[in-house]
Amino acid sequence: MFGLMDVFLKNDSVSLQKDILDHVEYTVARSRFSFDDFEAYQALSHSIRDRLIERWHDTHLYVKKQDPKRVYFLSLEFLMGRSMTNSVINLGIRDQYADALNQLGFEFEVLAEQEGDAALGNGGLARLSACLMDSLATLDYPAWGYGLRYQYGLFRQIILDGFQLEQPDYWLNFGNPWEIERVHVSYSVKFYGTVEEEDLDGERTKVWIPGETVEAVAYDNPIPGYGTRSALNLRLWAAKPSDKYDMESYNTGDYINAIMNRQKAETISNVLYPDDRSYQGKELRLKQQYFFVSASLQDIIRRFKDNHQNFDELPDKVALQINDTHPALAIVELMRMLLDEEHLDWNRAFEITCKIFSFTTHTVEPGGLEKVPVDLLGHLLPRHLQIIYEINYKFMEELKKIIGQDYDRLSRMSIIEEGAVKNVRVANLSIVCSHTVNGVSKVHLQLLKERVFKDFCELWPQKFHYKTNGVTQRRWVVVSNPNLCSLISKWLGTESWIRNVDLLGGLRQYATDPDLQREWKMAKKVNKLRLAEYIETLSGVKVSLDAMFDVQVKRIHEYKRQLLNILGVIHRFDCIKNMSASDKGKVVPRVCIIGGKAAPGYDIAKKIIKLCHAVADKINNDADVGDLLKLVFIPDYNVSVAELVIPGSDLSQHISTAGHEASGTGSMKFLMNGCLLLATADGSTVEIMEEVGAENMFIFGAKLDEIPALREKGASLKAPLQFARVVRMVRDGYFGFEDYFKSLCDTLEEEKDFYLLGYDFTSYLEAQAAADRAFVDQEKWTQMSILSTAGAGKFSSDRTIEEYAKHTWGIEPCKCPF
Ligand code: 26V
Repeated sequence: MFGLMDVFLKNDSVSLQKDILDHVEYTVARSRFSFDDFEAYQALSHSIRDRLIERWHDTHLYVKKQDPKRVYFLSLEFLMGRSMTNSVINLGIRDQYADALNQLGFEFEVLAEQEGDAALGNGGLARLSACLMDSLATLDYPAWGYGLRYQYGLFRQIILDGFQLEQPDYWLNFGNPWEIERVHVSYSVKFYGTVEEEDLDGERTKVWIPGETVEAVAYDNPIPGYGTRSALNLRLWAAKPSDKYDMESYNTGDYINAIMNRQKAETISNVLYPDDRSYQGKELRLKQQYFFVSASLQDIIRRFKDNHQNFDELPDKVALQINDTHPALAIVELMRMLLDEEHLDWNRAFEITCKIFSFTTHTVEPGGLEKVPVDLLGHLLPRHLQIIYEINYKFMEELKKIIGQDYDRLSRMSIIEEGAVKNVRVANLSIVCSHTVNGVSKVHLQLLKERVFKDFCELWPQKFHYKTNGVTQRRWVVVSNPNLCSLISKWLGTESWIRNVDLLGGLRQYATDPDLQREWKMAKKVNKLRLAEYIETLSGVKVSLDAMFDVQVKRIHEYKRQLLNILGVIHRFDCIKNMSASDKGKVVPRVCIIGGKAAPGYDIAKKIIKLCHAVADKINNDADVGDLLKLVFIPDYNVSVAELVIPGSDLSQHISTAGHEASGTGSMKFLMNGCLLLATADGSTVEIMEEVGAENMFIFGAKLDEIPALREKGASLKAPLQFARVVRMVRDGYFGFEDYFKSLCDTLEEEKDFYLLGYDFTSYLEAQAAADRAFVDQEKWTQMSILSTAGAGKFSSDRTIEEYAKHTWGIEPCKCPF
């Protein structure tokens, strides 16, 4: 007889060794006596995957039996990064694997470097999805993630002569051991065609006759929780040609063309759109959205129907979370299924739908909200357009009863935007049909109320809330900063903070302890060394470990003001050049590090990258400056690069013009790693100030409530002389490429300086000077650094998830007992 424990895979290092070797031989098909690092990585990852699958099954069976209310997290983007180290840490078997590999002559860290990033997303929104999945799993919530399995993830950034070039990220080239292909879990997704009416038991019913059908095949990605047996599923859909409906094309005899047409189906999940700013009403993008939403809903409703017949129970069993407006067609698709397939009447279908959906917006600009041309939507999804019109008609009728004949307001709130091109306002649709709308930070909710969704907030004040974003301490400290991780556990006397991050507050009492300070500084030094080596390999620039590592890494956007940072660097350079030798002795040496991708069509952002390189060329080769100032651009910034850069930073910059960053999550990762923040009071930094105290940060810049008046003043705002001087240096070609930088400099002209770089420049330099002064006093700096980590508790995605679970989704943990 087997005991229960005998059926589980064993995790001692001898069993793991055997397991790895078996995978070398039978999965990778190499000799167990001769295999290289990559083959070892493949075998190792399959061995880990076996253990993930085991937990995944247990969780799955248990949750199925319990049948609690589940949350389904729908997102078009997930920035997962690498899986290996995260998996073994969450499974609690990192050391055992490291031992097993050592016995086989390999090193865990070296093999971990073999893995490429899963970069199925653009930036903040996508990494947030990944952090939330980790927290959902760790906290044992019954949850599924749903998304798209893009063949090409976010483009790779290549820098050639300082210019960004984009290359495809064919991340599946070498296989992906972290996914399980489910050829039998597939659904047909329909497009185009016409809607006809039919009689069904004496009732008129709409029938959609599609013009194209594509299959969605499931790829499952297990998401292990930390310190629990729970493993959740992230189900990503890939498009495959449908077998069922194209017999006709084969029968016409045009075999080659029939095959070619089939291949076209796969383009739906081919490529991630790399722009995170503007919606261009592209048909393929809309197809992606509907494809993933339709497959997910078919899957979810099938699961519901396994145990339930009555759709009135749906809201007790299903919470659907839409991550920004991208998956909003799910609302319409659920309506369509309930009406046309389940034959519910309109009111009942609509009531059920509105009880199920919640919507989180990640946007601050009303102009950045998604719109879909009515013609495009009607062509691709004719039945859905009818339903949208019906929802809008009923909404407008209700609204008239409440607000009367205020046509301006009615037209602003309408789901349909009238004009030369008629559009569907996807955010309005999402608000009307969700029970809860969340912003992503406290100030973001304020902006929603005052600016973005003013009319709706006035109509339904109780619908609008915020859940401050968070990041997972598992990936952002335990995986990426093992030195700091052990230090924290040692001083807190427990590893419990990895699941209960509020315990980090316990570090406060030791902030001035000389022993902790010494160890803290040492951990930072080791991380800086690793980063310095990386920089040298990439750019050939040697940097001094005594310098302050000052980092700004994030997508390149005008509002994030990387340009302000570069102009600050030019100013510093200019000052050093004009200094006496004795004054130079007092300069705090700096290594300024910038990294991030520009959307391929975002011209100004690309010029910012080039400017960074042009300035770096000048500064880094200037003998007068030497080690006092270096500027480096880190190419191809992604999750795994972040894991290296963040722990090695002393100072990090989050310097968006107030009112433009909905939240920002990079700041939280730096904070946890004991980096000091130089920041504007924008997005989540406002809450970070509440937690760690403004005295432990370097805060500068115009405040949110000052911005409108400053913009109003426009041309009469005089930028300081220092600002004019550095802009002039760029304009006059001091760094070369005069013509190329002209349009960039033009954005800084007084009447055009929308992001207020000129206005904020003086206080920015003051904040930088304050950072210098603090760095000179290393004892004080280290204390501030410890207090930063100690104050980071609130910014764990565990807290974010608890809030969503309780206040938005109404779900309870469902913990597998073994
Ligand atoms: C927009 C578009 C438009 C064109 C198609 C592709 C695409 C992809 C994404 C987006 C929206 C990006 C929104 C976003 O990432 N917002 C960020 O969300 C973070 C998480 O809430 C937040 O911390 C950042 O402040 C916010 O900018």
